[in-house]
Amino acid sequence: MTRGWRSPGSAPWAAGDPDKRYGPDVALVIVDLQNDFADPAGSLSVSGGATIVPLVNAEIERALATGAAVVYTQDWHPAHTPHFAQDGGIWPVHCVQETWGAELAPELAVCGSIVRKGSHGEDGYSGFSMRNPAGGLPVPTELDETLARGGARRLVVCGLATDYCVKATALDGVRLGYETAVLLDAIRAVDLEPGDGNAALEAMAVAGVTLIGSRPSPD
Ligand code: VGL
Ligand code: ZN
Repeated sequence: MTRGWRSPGSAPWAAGDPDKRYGPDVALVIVDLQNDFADPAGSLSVSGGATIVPLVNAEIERALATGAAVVYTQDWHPAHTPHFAQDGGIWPVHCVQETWGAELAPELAVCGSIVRKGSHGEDGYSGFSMRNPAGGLPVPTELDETLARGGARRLVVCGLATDYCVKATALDGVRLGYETAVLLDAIRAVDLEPGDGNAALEAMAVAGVTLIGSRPSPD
């Protein structure tokens, strides 16, 4: 175990009673809970992805009850992007704009702003920034501005996938100065290589992300 696991991270307030972790300066950030990742028929289906939806809905209720904002990110790719294997990247075609695969999971309660990423072929995983496909330079999404407008200083992050967009979003959250927690029961990993999900948890913990709850079961 690394030191990170023992450290309380930047968001010790998020541990303990789940009904007490939200308030007006907290935002619940739900990452890419979309059909292509969550549905077993999705093109980049994450094992156990759909099972987190009821847990996420319960968090949404807790958040809204205290005046916390709820914000959703949505992978929103054009039909061709260097992100996809067919165009030189590594991923199967997924979350193409205006298709079923890009829609948020149907059982997910949608009660807040949606921030889309990748709309113009940008690559990248964080809800906060994308990489310009031409120059490779980072381009911010609207997430930071949306959170700031809502008065958030603290983040609770959940969704898909642990080893890509959840990790990148949580790491950027810490980097941008948000006290950031991740809900272990409400995330799942792609695990392209076995162990990727656990490595992502380590990286987040070391960076100061507070990991809350139990580790996801390998289902
Ligand atoms: C994601 C792979 C490709 C994610 C997005 O949401 O974690 N993973 N695009
Ligand atoms: Zn993607």
